[in-house]
Amino acid sequence: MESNIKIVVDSSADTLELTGVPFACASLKIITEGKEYVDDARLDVDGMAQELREYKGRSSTACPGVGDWLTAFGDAEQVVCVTITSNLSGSYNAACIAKQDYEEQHPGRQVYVLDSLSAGPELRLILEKLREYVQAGLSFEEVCQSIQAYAKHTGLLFMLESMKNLANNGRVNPLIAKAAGLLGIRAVGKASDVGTLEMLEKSRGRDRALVAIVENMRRLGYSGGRVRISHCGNEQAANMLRTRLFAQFGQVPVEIYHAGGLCSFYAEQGGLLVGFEKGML
Ligand code: X90
Repeated sequence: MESNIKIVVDSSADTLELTGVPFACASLKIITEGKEYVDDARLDVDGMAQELREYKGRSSTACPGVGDWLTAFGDAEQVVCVTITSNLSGSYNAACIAKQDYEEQHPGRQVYVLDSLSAGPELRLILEKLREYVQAGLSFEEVCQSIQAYAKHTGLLFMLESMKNLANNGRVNPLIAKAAGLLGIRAVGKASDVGTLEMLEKSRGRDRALVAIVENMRRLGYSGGRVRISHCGNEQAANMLRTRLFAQFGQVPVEIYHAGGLCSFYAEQGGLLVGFEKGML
């Protein structure tokens, strides 16, 4: 039976399509003084990164507005919507207002909005699990409850070579960001329990940073579940991380892909984002 439940997400999830279920993605935007990049399937992410490296002016981002979320909901009877952390973006807020409007305009329809408290590949894990629940035929209430519980068993770690865009846009303390600007230093951190950036280490060199990521995954409760790695022009580091994971945990399920526009803007050239499952599942 075709499900009535639609899965909707913002483009911070680096996931422009999700096959097998009704799905839509609401785009964030990357904005410079002369140009606006819409983070959708038409965006040339590498081209944007190149232009931004040459660009010296101010740049910022914008989350989907209420209208964008309403468009993404479409005419679905039931919607489960996942957003980037509400502590760094207005996306969750806009989605909550859209939910109210939608349910008022269409009595009987239901929207559930989940604040991922994260970004990038942790959202990918949540989306894939949502698809499993929907395809298994769970009711709307069951899907909402189950995904809330699942999201407590996912985590996000990152390795960043630069935190300039995060600092310039007030998403991280400039003093903390400074370390990652230094030659050879990689900032390793995690999405905190309240959905902010939390620094764990300043590693000298890529290899030490990768060791730190694997150690911290284990410390946080990773024991062989699914891993999703998105990278910003750094497939080599992503592959090396996978090799280290295989060496320590066996042939665990790892998928590697290029980050979309929003995550590429903030994680910057060389950045890696690692979503993983942790604890009892
Ligand atoms: O509303 C907007 O304009 C979007 C703002 C997004 C700000 C942060 C994006 C972070 C992307 C960087 C490293 C991982 C951070 C995890 C934090 C919970 C990725």
